[in-house]
Amino acid sequence: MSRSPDAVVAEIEPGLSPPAVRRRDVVAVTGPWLAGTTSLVAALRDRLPDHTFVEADELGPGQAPAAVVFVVSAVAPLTESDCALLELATRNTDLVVGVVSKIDAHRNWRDIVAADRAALAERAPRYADVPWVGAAAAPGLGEPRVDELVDLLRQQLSHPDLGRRNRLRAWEARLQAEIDRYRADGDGLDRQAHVEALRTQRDEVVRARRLAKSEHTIALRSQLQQARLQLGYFARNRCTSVRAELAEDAAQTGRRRLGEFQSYVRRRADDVVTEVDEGITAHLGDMAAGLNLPAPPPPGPPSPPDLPGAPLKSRRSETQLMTVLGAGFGLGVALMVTRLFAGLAPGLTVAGLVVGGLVGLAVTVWVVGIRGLLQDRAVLDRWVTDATNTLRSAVEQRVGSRVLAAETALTSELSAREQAESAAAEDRIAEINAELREHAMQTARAAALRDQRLPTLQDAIDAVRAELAMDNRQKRAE
Ligand SMILES: Nc1nc2c(ncn2[C@@H]2O[C@H](COP(=O)(O)OP(=O)(O)OP(=O)(O)O)[C@@H](O)[C@H]2O)c(=O)[nH]1
Ligand SMILES: [Mg+2]
Repeated sequence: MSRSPDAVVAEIEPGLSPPAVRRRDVVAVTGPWLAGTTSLVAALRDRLPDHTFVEADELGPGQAPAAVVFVVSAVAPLTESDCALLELATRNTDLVVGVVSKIDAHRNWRDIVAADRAALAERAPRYADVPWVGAAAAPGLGEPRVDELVDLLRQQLSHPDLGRRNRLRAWEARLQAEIDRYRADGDGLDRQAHVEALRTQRDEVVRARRLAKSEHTIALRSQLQQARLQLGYFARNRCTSVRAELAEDAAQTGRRRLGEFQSYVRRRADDVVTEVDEGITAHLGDMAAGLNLPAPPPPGPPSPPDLPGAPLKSRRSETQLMTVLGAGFGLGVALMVTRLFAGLAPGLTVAGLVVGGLVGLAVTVWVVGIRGLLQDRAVLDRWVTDATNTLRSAVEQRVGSRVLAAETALTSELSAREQAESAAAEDRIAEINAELREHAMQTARAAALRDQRLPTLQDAIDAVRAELAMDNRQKRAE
């Protein structure tokens, strides 16, 4: 009397739960696409009404049939994927019958049977004993040819040991799955992808940090250089346009409005200084925002430029010279007018003298006046030039000092931020390292468990296989 399969395993490893398989008293017919499964099921149902035939997809998950009929067409030998399908279908069932279908349409079907038998025997020792038959369940002409298969099935399904062998097969599958699981856990195979991803992530953090650091520094430096250039250009431009505007005003100013003009020039210079300063603040603010840094702190208000006074006070010797020249010119005019009168009307000599004198005097006064005015304007123009030059160096200096201050402020801000970012990156790296250590530890633990459990499981599966081999030997002998 042979032991029950459960007892065989329990003797070696009593702690194992039995295979989670629900046996159904049906014959599953399966095969690759278009092999002729449906036709064969119909024919078998017709010929063997005592048995239940189902197609593989009619079985629920966790259900196993009492026998598997594996159908392949005689059109070509078994392929790799056919074998995989067969393995899946017969995992928990010992009784397998191979059928080469459509033998009515393929004369060389016996060669295919031989080839299929050889291919399957090569795949695993258990398949060496699989019986193969030919069948034509739905021939193009004539009756179905399934007699050989029907006889084979009738004989095999009535074998008293069938249930026991199927149970042993289910135990083998259960033990093999358990062994595979311990092996995979111990090798850390399912962790490998995760560990690999973590390593990549760590490298990425380091690389990104290094890159960001140099990028930020380069960006700040080039932006500051640009600011220096653009703001310098802006300041000079403002000075040039205010110089043109003031020069035009100077050309229309008389001596009496001189004081007024000077204070006007000072006011305009103050405006330009304020305007340039506001321009600098805006530009530096935008620049800082572009670099994700806070705007540099605003400095004190700009001091008004120290413009020189207009040098219009002393020009006595020039005035004297002009008076003498003007008087000479006036005298000449007076003489000419007197002569003219004397020539036109000799009786009017006295009147001519008076008129000549008056005209000469008027001309003298006008010449001296106009000369003075022109002189003043020339001086004023030069002064405007001097003043705008002073203004220009003042605003350029302002640009220089403010950009320098911004450089100091932003550089220290940037290095503070760099430090914070480096600290965050280090934290992340430490986290990843801890996770990697944890994985390594768990893999080591799983390996230890595998080494501890595997021998017993291997013994159990060997015992199950020995029982199966014994049963099959007996069956062949009968
Ligand atoms: N000549 C010949 N043709 C057959 C035979 N059995 C099935 N066929 C033909 O093969 C084709 C597939 O038959 P099915 O029984 O539907 O095969 P199946 O494996 O169930 O097909 P799928 O479910 O679609 O994968 C049909 O055109 C059938 O007429 C046979 O014994 N001889
Ligand atoms: Mg079908």
